[in-house]
Amino acid sequence: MEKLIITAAITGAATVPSLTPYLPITPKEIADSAIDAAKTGAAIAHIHARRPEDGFPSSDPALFEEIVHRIRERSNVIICITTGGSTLMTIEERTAVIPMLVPEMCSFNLGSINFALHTALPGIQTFKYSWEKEYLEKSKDFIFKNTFKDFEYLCGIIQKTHTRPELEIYDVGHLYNLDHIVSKGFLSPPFHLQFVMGVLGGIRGNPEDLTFLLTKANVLFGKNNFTWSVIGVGASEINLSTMAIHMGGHVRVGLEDNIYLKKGVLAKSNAELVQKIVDLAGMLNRDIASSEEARQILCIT
Ligand code: KMH
Ligand code: ZN
Repeated sequence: MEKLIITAAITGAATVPSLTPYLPITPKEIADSAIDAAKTGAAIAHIHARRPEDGFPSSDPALFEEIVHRIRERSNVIICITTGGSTLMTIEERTAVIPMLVPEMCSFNLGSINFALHTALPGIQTFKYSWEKEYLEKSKDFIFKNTFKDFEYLCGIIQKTHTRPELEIYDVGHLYNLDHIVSKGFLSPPFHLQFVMGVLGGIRGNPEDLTFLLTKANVLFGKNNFTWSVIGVGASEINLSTMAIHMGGHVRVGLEDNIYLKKGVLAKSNAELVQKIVDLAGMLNRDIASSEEARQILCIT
């Protein structure tokens, strides 16, 4: 079986700082955390930026530039920059950094969905920053917008920069959206599919949902035309990761997607979450891909 590619999603935009004191916020913290995750076994670091003073999700290219520069100085990890940003940003804000920094990979969200975060509210007693409560509350009425026009806009950037997309699929319709984009000649195989499961608004993180997505992807694209990875958002992380390791898929973990090491125990770092996957892969006899090996598997030239 192909070696296992672990992606570490370092900070994201869905996790608010009050949920965990271990969330990297400043460019230095984000870069250091990505480097530690890579030393532990992550081949890819998925990167968002936050305003250093209060952790608010940011699209400021200067912050991304500092993060990328700091990582590049000390690590060969594949950098995958978000184009999802946060639900409050426009597609132009979300993607501006790609032509500027030309990362090896960027995320590509394949459909508009509800991306509800308000269920985190009851778990927070005191808010560290004033923006967090409203941010979570408002998510109840926000659409994470990724239209066909947005796809074409992002495909234009990807074609110019030769950035490899991490194709984020939150529901089965997103596979059909990809099929449509492909039929119009905007993207071509091989694809790297990232099944994002467990977001409130998307498909849940049940075993049969993963096999369903995979079956559909096989039918639409043919099993030799894509690699796949899974994100189990929240509690489904470890179960879906186990399935993916066993079934020949790849895995994304990190504080962007899940803040717990196990029930009731916060992960103290992204590296801890990566280590858990390394241990699991060891038990399931799956070797871990280095960044260089991941480049070959994902056809990053
Ligand atoms: N936070 C993940 C559930 C992106 O950055 O493009 C989705 C994500 C979006 O990674
Ligand atoms: Zn992200």
